[in-house]
Amino acid sequence: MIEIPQQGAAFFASDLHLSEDTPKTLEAFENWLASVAQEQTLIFLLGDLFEVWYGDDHSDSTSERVIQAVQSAKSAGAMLYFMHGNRDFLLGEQFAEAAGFEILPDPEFLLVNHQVVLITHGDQLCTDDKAYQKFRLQSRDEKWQKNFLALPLKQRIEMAKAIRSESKIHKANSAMSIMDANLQAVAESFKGKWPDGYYIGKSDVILHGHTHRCAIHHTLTSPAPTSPESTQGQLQKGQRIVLPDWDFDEPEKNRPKGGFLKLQSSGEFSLTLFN
Ligand code: LP5
Ligand code: MN
Repeated sequence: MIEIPQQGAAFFASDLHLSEDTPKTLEAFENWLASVAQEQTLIFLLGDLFEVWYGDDHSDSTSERVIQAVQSAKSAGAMLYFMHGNRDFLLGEQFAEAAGFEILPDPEFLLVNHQVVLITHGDQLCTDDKAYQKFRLQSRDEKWQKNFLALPLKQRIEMAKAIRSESKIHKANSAMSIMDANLQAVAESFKGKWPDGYYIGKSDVILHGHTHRCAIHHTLTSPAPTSPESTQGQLQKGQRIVLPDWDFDEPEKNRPKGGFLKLQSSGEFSLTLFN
């Protein structure tokens, strides 16, 4: 279990979806990292840092700048952690080493002021999305990934494009509700039963991204506010904190362009949203 240094803080962001088409979001990410990185600071990137990841043998100016930004944050004294998302699950040790972050399993746990905080990308909690869970199971298989990564890069890019198109069609034809976390799955996860059936231990707070529905749910069924607001408070048992996605390039009206959660070892947190 990871602990936040007594005098330090942990910062969490997810779903930046960085690519060559998101120069403003990349710049915002670089600025944010530089502004929070210092001694005793833990920085968690909880998945979908990149729009798509084809394999560590592919690089572009975006991935190079991410390496630079992460290295600078490390030089400033911060520790950086990365968790896979459903877009960048193929990001491997080669890139992690070049950047200087540690790849975490999903889920991972933090001990904060005697409370257990489960951190996850969040896609596994969307159990109503059967088509996605089927795809996830297949594409997280080690052998399947090895075979895919052995294909020529050009072919991988084509296949990824085809999957992205399929995904857009799937989303257009699916009810919004199936693409959110299933509340039963959330309740079971608090009790220690992960959606894959394994016992992972109980937790007090769940923190995730992926759904792009930023909110702090104080109880299992408390609805998300229609427009999320920056806020602060003290971690409480049963809370589910959902991180915002980032988009400074084509921001949607009346939605934050991004944001992050800051968590102190005392359990005090603040959610900052960029408008
Ligand atoms: O990402 P988003 O927001 O659009 O939707 C997600 C779910 N979709 C995905 C897929 C990703 O978008 C694409 C990942 C690309 C990775 C590239 C490298 C790996 C390549 C592997 C090569 C074989 O995660 C979407 C959810 C949504 O979140 C909300 O939670 O609904 O899930 C789906 O769309 C499920 C689909 O059924 C998945 C489609 C798989 C199609 C497979 C066959 C297509 C043709 C294959 C050609 C080789
Ligand atoms: Mn995601």
